[in-house]
Amino acid sequence: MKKIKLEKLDKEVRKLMDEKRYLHTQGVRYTAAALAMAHGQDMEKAQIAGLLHDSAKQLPDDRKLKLCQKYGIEISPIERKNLFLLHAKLGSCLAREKFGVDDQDILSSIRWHTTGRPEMTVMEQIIFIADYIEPLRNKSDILPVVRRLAYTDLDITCYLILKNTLDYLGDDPDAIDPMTAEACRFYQKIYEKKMKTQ
Ligand code: DGI
Ligand code: FE
Ligand code: FE
Repeated sequence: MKKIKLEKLDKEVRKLMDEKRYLHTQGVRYTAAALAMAHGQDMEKAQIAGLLHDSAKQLPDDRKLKLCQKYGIEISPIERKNLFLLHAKLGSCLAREKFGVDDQDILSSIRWHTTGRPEMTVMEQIIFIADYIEPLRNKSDILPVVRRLAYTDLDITCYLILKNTLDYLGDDPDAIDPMTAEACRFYQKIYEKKMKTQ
């Protein structure tokens, strides 16, 4: 992979977002690095993914749609109704096209950071979780539990986050991306297996 300088990337990413989103991005960068330390992953990759995960979040909707066309990204019916969901796919494209990232695990960690998916890689789980637990997050009542658990069990942490997200979204069929629901079912099975053997 081409050498990417973290501080240069940090400066460039900052230009794509407002102060609040940038502070969240910093939180994800360093939380992902800490989780990488705990789980034997590459800290540099975790920081690159953390820095870039929301790089497309604040593009105006018309830019999002144009970029989807440019990169041949398909838009599902749920994404059409919830355009913000596209920032994960688009962020991964920007990482590749604009920032020269060619590491598949970094790209897919950005791609799946919003919905998760079944069978996430360790790095995908780290970015998915770091996004939820970084220090500036304060809107979920499971934060104290998942902030501790993230350092010992990624699968159960993913399950609790997915379950909480689905509960929060309610049962509006127009709101739930099938991938979030699939991911939750997948990690629920792992959770139940682990509970039985404990
Ligand atoms: O971009 P961030 O705000 O840092 O975080 P994110 O990319 O995880 O997006 C956050 C929102 O995504 C959060 O409010 C939960 C929501 N989300 C996750 N899965 C789904 C979803 N929203 C919808 N509508 N449908 C989903 O399946
Ligand atoms: Fe995001
Ligand atoms: Fe985020």
